[in-house]
Amino acid sequence: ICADHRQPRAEASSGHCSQPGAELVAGLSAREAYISPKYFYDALGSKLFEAICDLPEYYPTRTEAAIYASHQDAMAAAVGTGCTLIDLGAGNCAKAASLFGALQPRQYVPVDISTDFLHQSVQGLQRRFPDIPMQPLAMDFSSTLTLPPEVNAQQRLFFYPGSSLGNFDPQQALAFLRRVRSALPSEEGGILIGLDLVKDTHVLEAAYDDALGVTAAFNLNVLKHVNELIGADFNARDWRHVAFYNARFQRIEMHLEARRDLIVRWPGARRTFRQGERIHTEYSHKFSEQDILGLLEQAGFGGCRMWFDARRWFAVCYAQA
Ligand code: AVJ
Repeated sequence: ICADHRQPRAEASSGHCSQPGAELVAGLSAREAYISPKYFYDALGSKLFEAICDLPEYYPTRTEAAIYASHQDAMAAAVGTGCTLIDLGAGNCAKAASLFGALQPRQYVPVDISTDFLHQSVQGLQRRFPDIPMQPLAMDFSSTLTLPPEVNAQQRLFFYPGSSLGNFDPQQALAFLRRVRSALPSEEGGILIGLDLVKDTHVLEAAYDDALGVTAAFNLNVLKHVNELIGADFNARDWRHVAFYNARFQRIEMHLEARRDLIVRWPGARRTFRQGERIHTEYSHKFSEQDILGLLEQAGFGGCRMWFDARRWFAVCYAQA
């Protein structure tokens, strides 16, 4: 272990390190090694996530899409038309685009850490919707939500779909929602958030450990990205994808497990991993309706409205500032 970069997990992953290098090295040097899930999303990682969304086992994306399809008019009635639509973790922008017709946003602001992927997505989208002004922002919004002056301040709707909030632990999730709340002037605008609900363990585990191994590839790809970012020498062949549901904490956990004893080097340090030792790469928390209402209320939002799919596997919630 390289001792001089040790840092408690909560602090490191809540984004106090502005340099990816420092944050990654802190995580790799921690007694229980971890890599923040935001590092999944290099160009290939974003494509692998798109492929995950097409898997039969990965129900969240198509379930959430079905909720938008059936309830877009009710959502538009709650939100009002002409909002400034700020899409956090926009990716391919497909979910927001499915709401353009109903919401008629005055400006669309897709925000994503995956710069090239974001710009490609927006290019295609702008051609489909030439009348909607678009202002893509390539940034890591997990630590700060400061928006440039190009982003219209009126009637902001923060759109946070895909249960991405579940990647934070509950304390970080609350802090994040409070930051969203602070980015809204009082009594104006709100948040439209999609969250995955607690359900049968087998359904959950299959969604994160699919038969084709696409999720395994998505998880292992983070090692390639880390190699690029800090010059480490991870070999993906030495690691195994591990995913399971931890009922006590209501979360899927993803890890990478060393297949043998090995040493990983990066400039200035190295670390040994024992066979079976794991690097934690992602939590995906699952929520109850009460969890969602409690979180939004504690973050300072009110007037929550929720929509579900027929099986109640997923929830979309609108809450006002
Ligand atoms: C996009 C973060 C919500 O947690 O379900 C998919 C990412 N990880 N399969 C999720 C993911 C493994 C996804 N989020």
